[in-house]
Order: sequence, then structure tokens, then C-alpha cells
Amino acid sequence: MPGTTRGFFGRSRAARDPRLPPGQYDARDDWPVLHAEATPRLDTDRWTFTVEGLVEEPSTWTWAEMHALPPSRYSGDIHCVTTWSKLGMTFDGVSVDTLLAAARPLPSATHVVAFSHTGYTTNLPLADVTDGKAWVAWDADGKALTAEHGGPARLLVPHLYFWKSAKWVAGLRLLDHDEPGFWERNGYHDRGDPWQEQRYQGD
Ligand SMILES: Nc1nc2c(c(=O)[nH]1)N[C@H]1C(S)=C(S)[C@@H](COP(=O)(O)O)O[C@H]1N2
Ligand SMILES: [Mo]
Repeated sequence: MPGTTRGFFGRSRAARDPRLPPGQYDARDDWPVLHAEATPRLDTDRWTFTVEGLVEEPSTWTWAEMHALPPSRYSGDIHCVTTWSKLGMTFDGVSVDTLLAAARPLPSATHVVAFSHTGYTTNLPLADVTDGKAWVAWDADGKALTAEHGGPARLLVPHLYFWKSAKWVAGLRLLDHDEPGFWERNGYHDRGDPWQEQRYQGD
């Protein structure tokens, strides 16, 4: 009965949300907390974000200065290498494009290292944090990011696995070469594209 067969496969395809990359499941209401270091309590009165390295204008913003920049929202999905994804989230903050427009990357800049107030680092090609692909975010789903999820502010690079989204982010350093960060030195993939399942070095 060809009709029945088509119907069966049609339903089983529909059951898997097309927004889920291969090997990922939908965590739904759960938002797992994952990090290597102890959760810091950062005071927004002393919080800063810096863009340094290969830029014409090394720049530092305070919490108030960041909030005076044009706001930018990400609405979409996030994907952790440990196989959970969360679909249809909303993050508010500023676009990394806005910060780079002020700091003005030199032509020699090809990569960035994002660094956190805790010492955590993660590396990214410059092209993965430009053209509307990355944010410094302080609200998630309309509420201030909790300290566990990286508050007061975290990097958000949602098209890559979530370890690239450094919690408690303190800045970006622009480089003319790739410099592996914390998880990348510990076996995780250099780039981490969830649609290509780039989980570990060699994937
Ligand atoms: N500072 C810092 N940021 C980090 C990490 C970390 O260990 N330290 N882990 C990364 C990993 S592996 C993931 S999956 C996400 C988890 O974010 P969440 O706890 O908000 O879900 O944070 C990323 N950012
Ligand atoms: Mo992760």
C-alpha cells in the first residue's frame, strides 16, 4: 500500500524538528548550565568590555556605555556540543558589529579570541563574529541573564556550538592568526559548526 508507506515516512520526518542539527535533541523547558570554572559574581558598576589587539582604536565600554549603544536582538536557536539544543530563544544586547565599527579592525586581523572575566577563552574566525552573527547579550527570553548563564553579559555566537558563546565575557582580542581557546586546546573542534557536526578536533 504505497499511500500508507508515504504517510508513515511523512509523519516520522515531521516528528523531527528541521531546526535541530544532526545528533541534537530539543531540551524544551530545560536550560542546562555548563562551564569549567566557578560562577563569578560580577558587579555591573565595575564591569567592562574591551576590544583590543589588531584594531585602530582599542576600546573599552562600561555597563552604562554598552547600554547606550543601538540595541540588537537575536531570535533563534542555540546548540550545545553535549547534544542539547534550545529552539526559538530571544537574546537582547548589542551586535558585535557595533563594537567592531568603533574599534576598526586592521586589515591584518583574521581571527578573534573572546576572553572572559574568569580567564576562559575561545577562538573564532573574524568572519564568524561579523555581519550580524554575534552579540554581547545580557537578556535571555526577556529576563536578565543569571550568573549561571553568564550574566551580567555573555558572548552569543548562535550559529556555532555554544562553547563559543563565552559566559562572563570581558572582551575580544583581534589577531592575525588562529589561537585555540580553552575547550579547543582540550580536544574540541576549532570552529564548531553544528550543521557539520564539528564537535571534536578531526571531525
Ligand atoms: N566562561 C565560560 N563560558 C562558557 C563555558 C565555560 O566553561 N566558561 N562553556 C561553554 C559551553 S561548553 C557551553 S555549552 C555554554 C553553556 O552555557 P549555559 O550554561 O548558559 O547553557 O557556555 C559556554 N561558555
Ligand atoms: Mo557545551
